[in-house]
Amino acid sequence: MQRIVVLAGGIGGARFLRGLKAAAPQADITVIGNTGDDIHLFGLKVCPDLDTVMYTLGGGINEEQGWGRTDETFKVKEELAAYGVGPEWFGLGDRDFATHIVRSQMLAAGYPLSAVTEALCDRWQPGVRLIPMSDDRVETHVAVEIDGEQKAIHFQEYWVRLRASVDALAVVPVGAEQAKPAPGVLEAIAEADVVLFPPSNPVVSVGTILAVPGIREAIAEAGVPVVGLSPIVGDAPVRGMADKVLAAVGVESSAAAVAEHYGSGLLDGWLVDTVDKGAVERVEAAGIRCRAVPLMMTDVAATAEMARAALEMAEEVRG
Ligand code: FO1
Repeated sequence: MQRIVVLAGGIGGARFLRGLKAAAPQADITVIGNTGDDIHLFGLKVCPDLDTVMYTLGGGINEEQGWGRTDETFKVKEELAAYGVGPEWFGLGDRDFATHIVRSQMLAAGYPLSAVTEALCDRWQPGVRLIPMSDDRVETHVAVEIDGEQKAIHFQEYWVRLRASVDALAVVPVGAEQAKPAPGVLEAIAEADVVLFPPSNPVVSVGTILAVPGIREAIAEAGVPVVGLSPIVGDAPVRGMADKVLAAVGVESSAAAVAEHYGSGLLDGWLVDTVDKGAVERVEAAGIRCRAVPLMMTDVAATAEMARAALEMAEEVRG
């Protein structure tokens, strides 16, 4: 039984996991989920990246959005707006609200986020073990300058309300330094046969998970192959606005630059899309094995091929 650990963010990570499950149906997959996107709204704790993985693998995701539930209605959202209670820019549906209510009441009863996530996954049966990176509160904030005034805003406000339309001057996972890996995270990494970095946002998703003290070190010291798949294809993010946050950390929006950003101390292998085959030499020069394969997750079969290529590369570099 191959044990695979995947550091996942939201949409890209969740879609990759669907292909990984198809490529390695017998594998024992543990997902370490990003919680830096979490936001507290209307007295509830919303965990977008955990929910996207849970809903996508559990069959409840709104497929074209990649977040939120299918067959959604927005009665509660309308009523909140009628009371003048904001924010209105974050689209929480009625079905989705139930997840946040259950999560919030369990947290209020004293259960840690990891136990809450396990309980929620009991319903959804995602077919992987989903563990938040930490039970401690970490929330990514983005420093921006608006009308000449510098301020830090919540990542969701930057991402959803502003659509990343202004430059991110800095991206700060608030609370990361004090956060501890959630129970099971370090154990899963230590017992893993392979660790995968899916095409999630390298700054606000995988980067945030690596910012929790102990996680980066555990992966680097685990002595098992670590293979990543580039979220940047042809110098642009496949989806989302990763280029905006990459710029904030001084990383150019290219497949090679992201591999160098993770570094050979962490990455053993890196898959780039065929359009970026010219990047292979530069990545290999950085001490990271590199191959160019199709990386567009157009359907589960295509994604399964990517996952297979990543697992094959892991065996090539194992040594
Ligand atoms: N993304 C949007 O672009 N617009 C929204 O209104 C929105 C609402 C939302 C509600 C719940 C949830 O779990 C995710 C939601 N997202 C929305 C996506 C979210 O901003 C991203 O999935 C992650 O934070 C980035 O990976």
